[in-house]
Amino acid sequence: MGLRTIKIVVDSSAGVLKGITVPHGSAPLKIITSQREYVDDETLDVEEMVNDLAGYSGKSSTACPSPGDWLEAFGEAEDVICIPITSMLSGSYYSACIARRTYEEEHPGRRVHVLDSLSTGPEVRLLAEHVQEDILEGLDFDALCASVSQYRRTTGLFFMLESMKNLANNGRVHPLAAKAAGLLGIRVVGQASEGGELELLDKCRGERKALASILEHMKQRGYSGGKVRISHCFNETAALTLKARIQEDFFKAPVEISPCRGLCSFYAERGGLLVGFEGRNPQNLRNATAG
Ligand code: X90
Repeated sequence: MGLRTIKIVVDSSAGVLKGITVPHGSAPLKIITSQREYVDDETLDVEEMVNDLAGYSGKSSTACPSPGDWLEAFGEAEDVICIPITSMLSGSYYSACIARRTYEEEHPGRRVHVLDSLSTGPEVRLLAEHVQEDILEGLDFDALCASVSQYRRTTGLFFMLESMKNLANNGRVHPLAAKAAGLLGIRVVGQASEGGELELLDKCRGERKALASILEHMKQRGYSGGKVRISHCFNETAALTLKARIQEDFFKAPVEISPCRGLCSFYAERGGLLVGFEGRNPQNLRNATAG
């Protein structure tokens, strides 16, 4: 038997998998208003969507990929490592698990590992990059699965939001918590919790303070110059400022910036920032090492 083809598959909440050269795929989520449905694939004009939504006051919601969408993204690969958005906020993980059953039943011998990312966006990209490094080192399927689970314990996701309207309207945060973010000049800083939930940490007056807060939290989690991946929703300035602040403290830290695609743009809203990073400490140790 020759080498098995192995594919890394995420959903569109991860954004674009820049720098992934091994076979990979993405299953689209959807953004839905009473007038239109936006499919979050590479053809989506994100700026047009964000502008449309800004001038739209009706109901809007999102939908995770169907099992069929996942099957399409799996394609013909023999082995698939599939990393959806946290199962605490979306049905994407469950949908991927259904697709996995079908895939393995219809094609005996094929294998799919579905890993709950407990996160989204740039942290999922870090996980995908880690899988790629392991593939290139020749790890077999079981070792790949174990390795990415270990790695996930050391990575984290912080975010900064100007508005949590869409999160609140879709039941992803409590409306009272969302109110603070709506106040003029206030930026909310939060994280993907250990259990994959959205957790609010700080309310900051102004972006500078919010970015400083994110860097401080990263250090508490053992960040010491490892990889950082930033996604922003039309706020490249904040992304560049954070990158510069990180590199002041950690010379030449590998920080990459990219725009949010549709799903994260919908929820993070204009001005929002998501930061995936390599820490050192698993999150459950962060208090033990903080002071
Ligand atoms: O299934 C669906 O319809 C998708 C629902 C996704 C809901 C939340 C997406 C959040 C994206 C906002 C800040 C990051 C929060 C991360 C917490 C784990 C971006």
